[in-house]
Amino acid sequence: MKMILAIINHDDANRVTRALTRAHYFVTKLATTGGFLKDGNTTLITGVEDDLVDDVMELIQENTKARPHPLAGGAEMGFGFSTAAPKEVTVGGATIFVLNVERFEKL
Ligand code: 2BA
Repeated sequence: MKMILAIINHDDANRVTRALTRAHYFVTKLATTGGFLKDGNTTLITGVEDDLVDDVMELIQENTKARPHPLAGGAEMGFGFSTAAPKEVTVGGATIFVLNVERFEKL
C-alpha cells in the first residue's frame, strides 16, 4: 500500500477532491502553507493499493494546472527589491510524494 501526499493549489482542490471521490478513492484534505510564498495551499492524503497509484496521479494531473505567482519584489528569495530579482515563480500543478505504508488499519 502507498500513501500519496499531493500539494496543490487551493483553486484546484475541490476539482481534484471531487474527481478522486467520484472514482471511489478516500481523501483527506489539509489546509497547508508553502514555506516559500507563505501562501495557503492544499495537501491531499490518499491511501491506495500499489497498482492504483498511477490512476490517482493521472486524476490529480488532469485536474490541476501550473500558475504563475508574482513575487513581492523578490523578497522571498532574499533579493530585496533589486531589479535583478525574478518577478514571478511558477507554482504547481501538483507536488506529489508517494510513500510506502508499513501498516494500515481502520479500528
Ligand atoms: P512554496 O514553498 O510556497 O513554493 C511556491 C513556488 O515557489 C514553488 O512552486 C517554486 O516555483 C518556487 N520555489 C519554492 N521554493 C523555492 C526556492 N527555494 N527557490 C526558488 N523558487 C522556489 P512548486 O515547486 O510548484 O511548489 C508548490 C508548493 O509545494 C510549495 O509552496 C510547497 O508548499 C510545496 N513543495 C514543493 N516542493 C516541495 C518539497 N520538495 N518538499 C516539501 N514541500 C514542497
